[in-house]
Amino acid sequence: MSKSRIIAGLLAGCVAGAVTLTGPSVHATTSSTGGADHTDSSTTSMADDPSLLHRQARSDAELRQQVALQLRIAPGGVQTSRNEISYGNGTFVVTYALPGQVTAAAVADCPSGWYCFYDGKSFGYPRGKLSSCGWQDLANWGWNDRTTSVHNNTRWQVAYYEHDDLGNPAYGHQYDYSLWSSGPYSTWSYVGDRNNNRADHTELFSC
Ligand SMILES: [Ca+2]
Repeated sequence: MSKSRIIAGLLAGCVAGAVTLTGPSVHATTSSTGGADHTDSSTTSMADDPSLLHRQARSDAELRQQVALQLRIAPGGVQTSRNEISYGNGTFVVTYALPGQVTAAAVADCPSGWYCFYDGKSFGYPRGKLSSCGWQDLANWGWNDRTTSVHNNTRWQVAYYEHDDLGNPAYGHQYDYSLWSSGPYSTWSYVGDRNNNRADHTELFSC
C-alpha cells in the first residue's frame, strides 16, 4: 500500500468520523436477536448464537457461554478471570461485561499505554485491547468487524484498516485500506456509520 493512499484514507476516515459521531445506532438494533427469553444454561443453542458475543450477559451462565463462544471463534486464549480472556501472554485481552453490571455510558476506560476497541457504542463492552507496536490482525482474536467505539490511551497514532483482497486471498493485504485513525489519548464514542463494525486490522505507529 502506498503512503499517499494511507494518508488519503486517514483523512477520509477523520472527516467521516467527525460528521457521524451523533449518527443512529446500528449495533443496538442487531445485538439482541435471538436468545432473549432463553436463560436455561443447559441448552447449547445459546452458545451457538453469535449475538451473544455482542451484548452484556444476563446471568453467570450466559457469561460462561460468552467466554466459551469467544474461545470457540478464536482458540488459543486463556481465561484469566470470570469475564476476561487473554491471548498471546496478554498481547490481546478481551473483557466481557459482568452480568448485572450497570454500564455507564460514555466512559472510556482503556488502561494507560493501551488502545481499546469496543463492540458497543459509547464504549460498551465487550472490549478488546492491544498495546503492541505495529500492525495487527484482529481476526486472530475473533475481533474483525466488531469495532464500534474506540479509546486510544497511548501517546501514538492508531490506524484501523478494512481488509480487502478483491475476493482473491492470494492478494493478501495489498488492497487493504484505512478506515480511520485515532490520535493519541483520543476517544470516539462512535466510529461512524461508514466505519462501524468494519475494522479488521490495526496499527500502532511510531512507538
Ligand atoms: Ca471488515
